[in-house]
Amino acid sequence: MIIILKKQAEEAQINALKKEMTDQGLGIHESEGVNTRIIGLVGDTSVVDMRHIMANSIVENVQRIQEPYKKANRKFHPNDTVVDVSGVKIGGGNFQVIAGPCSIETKEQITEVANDVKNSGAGLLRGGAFKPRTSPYSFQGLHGDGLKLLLEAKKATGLPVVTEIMDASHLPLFEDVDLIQVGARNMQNFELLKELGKIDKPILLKRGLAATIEEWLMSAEYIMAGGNENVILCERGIRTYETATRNTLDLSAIPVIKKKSHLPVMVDPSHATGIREMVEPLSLAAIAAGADGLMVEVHNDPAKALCDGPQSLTPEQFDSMMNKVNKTRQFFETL
Ligand SMILES: [Mn+2]
Repeated sequence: MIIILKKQAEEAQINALKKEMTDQGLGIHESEGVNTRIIGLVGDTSVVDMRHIMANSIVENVQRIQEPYKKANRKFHPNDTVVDVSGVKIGGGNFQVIAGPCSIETKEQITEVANDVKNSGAGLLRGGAFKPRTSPYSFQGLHGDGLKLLLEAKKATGLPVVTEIMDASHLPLFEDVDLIQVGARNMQNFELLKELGKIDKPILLKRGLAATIEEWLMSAEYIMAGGNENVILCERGIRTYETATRNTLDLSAIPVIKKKSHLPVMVDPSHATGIREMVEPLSLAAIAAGADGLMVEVHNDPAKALCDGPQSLTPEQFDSMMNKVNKTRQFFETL
């Protein structure tokens, strides 16, 4: 981190600022030009609050040289992280597809979809029990009863299960869940992230709908700083001015994340587009961009789905898509 000082900064003020920095355990490297004087901070600056330094009247500007995240940073962890979800590996060349309905509705629905997606090659089963709906009048999920049905489908198929948590107080209900999802709306629920940092279960962290990649990685850092390094990122589209799709899938986030971080990154084309027909082309594009997996909504009767029917594939459509997913992966492996 470098601090650029104002021209009129007095020596006593500069010394006070330097002392403040060395008191935090940082080294100082000074450089004086014709017009500017610069203080370089040497050491772990992830704990330094830039805005606090900016508040000092002798400071013209502050710039970060190093990213504010350490545990999620590829610089300190050059190899890809492979997250093991109850025996199913994701990342570092291990590609997986998570599939299932938006919400768990009935025992028949979740079990039927689970069997279908397993037969088509999905490695994990998804299903929401706690639903963060925009309207309080929309279906909110079956909560604990839904989790029970999801665990029954897990037993029946052997697929590890993925479901969203909305409040840390629900954690005891998630004991047998294999991968806990943090939804887009909770990406910056820092108290929830801190609680998830204390457990050793893998976490699927979706990108917030208006979050920058750095903010997203800082949220991963919250979980990892607590000791839980089993984090998988999931790009699910961001809010832009475009209204033709539900969100705008930011495929460029994949190569950016791959450069900045060692964490696996998956793509959710269902929520990104909100439109069934677009799930397959964007799934294939995500593979081309380097994604470590996909998360796709599949429903046995999308027209009657209690949530996200328009973006849900039928089991037949999912099966046909998986065929193309496998061919696309094989093609990229030959390159
Ligand atoms: Mn959904």
